[in-house]
Amino acid sequence: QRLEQSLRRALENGGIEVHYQPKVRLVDGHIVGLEALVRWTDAERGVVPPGHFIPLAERTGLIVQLGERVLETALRQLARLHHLGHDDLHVAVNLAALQFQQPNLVERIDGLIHASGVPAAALELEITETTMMRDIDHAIAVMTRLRERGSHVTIDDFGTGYSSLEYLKRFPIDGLKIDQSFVRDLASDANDAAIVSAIIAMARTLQLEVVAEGVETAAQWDYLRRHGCQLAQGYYFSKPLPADELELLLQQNA
Ligand code: G
Ligand code: G
Ligand code: MN
Ligand code: NA
Repeated sequence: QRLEQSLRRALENGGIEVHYQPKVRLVDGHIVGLEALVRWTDAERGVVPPGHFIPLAERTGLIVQLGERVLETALRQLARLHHLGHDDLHVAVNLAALQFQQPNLVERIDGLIHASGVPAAALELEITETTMMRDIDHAIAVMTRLRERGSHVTIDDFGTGYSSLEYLKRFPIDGLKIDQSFVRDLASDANDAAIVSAIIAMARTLQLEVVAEGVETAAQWDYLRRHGCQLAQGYYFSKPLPADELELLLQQNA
């Protein structure tokens, strides 16, 4: 209804932006990548939280158009960052279930990569376990094609969906992101600490890259580093930033 109309309008007339959260190497604090996160500021409502409009976009199918906008914007802004000399940087974009079901998804991504001029290897796609499990054979086929082009595929929110070790082995993935719900109480909850260190150990055995999400404290950072986690995202290092603020941070980080 109303919110849907406003979102449609924003997609046509502006108000949709992309922010970027650094993905950081735990050993030395070097920024290796970014996660693209969509932001919407409506003329009347002000900032609408993604938790409100992403589910709406998924229900109404607008997520396909929105997701494509995010991909296009993220690749274009990454091209600029590469041009400024940050040429090792990659960008990760979230793929919603409905996007994943588009029969021409891979071709559309090819087109956007080509238009942006960045190499396919600089793009990473984040997919949740729930999305992958909807149609396992289709998921494996799409992920395989994305990886053939050199793009990386990672499991997002790992641990919150249906994840058997069997599937971890079968899915053609490059890495996984430990869901922030496990990271939050790392320092105070022995069970969460054990789960996180087990996920890290398992991922390393399978030669998958591990990212811890939602890292907010030095204690979490230290625990993760000591247990062999390679990468982290979270407010402790940086919140998601608009492109211009990110550029400044990258200059300082170089
Ligand atoms: O920043 P955060 O509040 O940014 O995002 C809230 C939720 O919205 C997260 O689950 C995140 O994965 C999701 N989200 C943010 N940006 C996108 C996007 O571009 N596409 C999809 N499918 N989900 C997104
Ligand atoms: O679901 P997904 O993992 O794609 O989205 C990441 C979400 O986590 C976004 O909403 C982002 O803004 C949020 N986020 C990033 N870092 C932190 C953090 O350190 N703490 C919390 N609480 N949320 C975070
Ligand atoms: Mn994500
Ligand atoms: Na996540």
